[in-house]
Amino acid sequence: MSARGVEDARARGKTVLVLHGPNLNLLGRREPDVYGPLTLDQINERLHALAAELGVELEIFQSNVEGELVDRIQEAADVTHAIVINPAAYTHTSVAIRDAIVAVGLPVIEVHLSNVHRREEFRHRSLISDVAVGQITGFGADSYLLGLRAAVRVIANSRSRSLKTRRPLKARRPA
Ligand code: CA2
Repeated sequence: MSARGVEDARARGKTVLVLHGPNLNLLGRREPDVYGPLTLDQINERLHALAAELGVELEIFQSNVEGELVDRIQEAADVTHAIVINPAAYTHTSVAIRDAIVAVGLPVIEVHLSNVHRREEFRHRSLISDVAVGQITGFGADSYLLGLRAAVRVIANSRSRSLKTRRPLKARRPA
């Protein structure tokens, strides 16, 4: 196993939640030149295949309703280790989704199919990116797969709760 594989193995069995925002249920049926040819189901299949390869549990949820996305983020607090989210249009408008992300304190990876920075000015501003670990934008469906890999890396590199609550090394050394 590669060094990276060994590192990622620390995330095995952990859970990642993927959230898709409004209108992404239309993928593959409209605007394929902007958002690519794959349907949401096809993207989800690819995500499940990668999650199995990386050994993480995956939950996926799509909604056109802002409050439902907020509910799902809140519900993730104690059962999920990281969130990959394409907030779609809510990226540019939703204080509610931003506040929910801050409230649960989970690591969040923001993803976009299109490169939002090459599009209209109003898409350049994200209310999510400064409360996310990072943003992946412009790689089509691969943005989600890269986002899942990033989430696994973040989980693998985060110190577990039990480690966090241990006394500092210095205090445990004999006098
Ligand atoms: O590029 C992305 O992933 C976006 O998050 C997609 C959002 C857009 O508002 C963001 O600025 C960038 C739009 C999602 C709409 O999805 C559609 C899919 C097929 C047909 C029409 C819309």
